Amino acid sequence: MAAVEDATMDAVQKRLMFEDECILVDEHDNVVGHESKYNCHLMEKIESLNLLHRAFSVFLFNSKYELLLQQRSATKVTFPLVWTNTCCSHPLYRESELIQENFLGVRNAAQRKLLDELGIPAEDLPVDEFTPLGRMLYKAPSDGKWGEHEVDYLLFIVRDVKVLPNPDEVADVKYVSRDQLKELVKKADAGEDGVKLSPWFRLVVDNFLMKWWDHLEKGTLEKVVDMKTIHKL
Ligand code: DMA
Ligand code: MN
Repeated sequence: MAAVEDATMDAVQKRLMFEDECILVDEHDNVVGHESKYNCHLMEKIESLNLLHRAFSVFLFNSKYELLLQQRSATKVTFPLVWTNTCCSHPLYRESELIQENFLGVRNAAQRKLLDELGIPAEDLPVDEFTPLGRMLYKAPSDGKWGEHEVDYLLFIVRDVKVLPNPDEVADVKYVSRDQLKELVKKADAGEDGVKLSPWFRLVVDNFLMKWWDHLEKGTLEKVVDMKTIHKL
């Protein structure tokens, strides 16, 4: 797919590219500054200035332990139309989302974006219900011009929720069981039905997800929490 140029960028996504101020971190996840979402996702800036920013990925399960996936909207600047975990974004450079204690800043950001992207009211997602499981550092080009270079906080939450997707962000949603996810991964690998998965979701699937899912169902999730290591993938 050709790189999205400023002149043809979707108006909503363009506004967020300049309004959202991401948190810059070093590879140990120490805050070192802030930068526009726009600059943080330009591959040329990532490479020349070694920009690395903080992000989060939410994995929301229903009470049957099915995972909610989203397909990103066609208007997203990075990774349009790929299937990915429930909700991803960035804690912003603002007081409420910089709180380090108990990862509260990241939890607040997750609550904000689950409302924005999927219409789930904040009161249905108490911040204490998110379980941060780990952090991974990765770099992934989207189309050459745009890409990601993030320390990504991986959060699990189990809630039965009503979902009302925001079409500016989300093209489609579906719940999957573990077997259904394995089928989806197979399809993506075979390039079947045009199914594509986001690179960060694929990294989580390949490195952590199945084991964590198992512990979630057995009620032993706390055994796999590791918020000390930053996995370089
Ligand atoms: C960015 O997600 C975060 C990860 C983990 C890739 P995104 O591109 O969906 O962010 P936003 O919703 O803010 O555009
Ligand atoms: Mn990012």
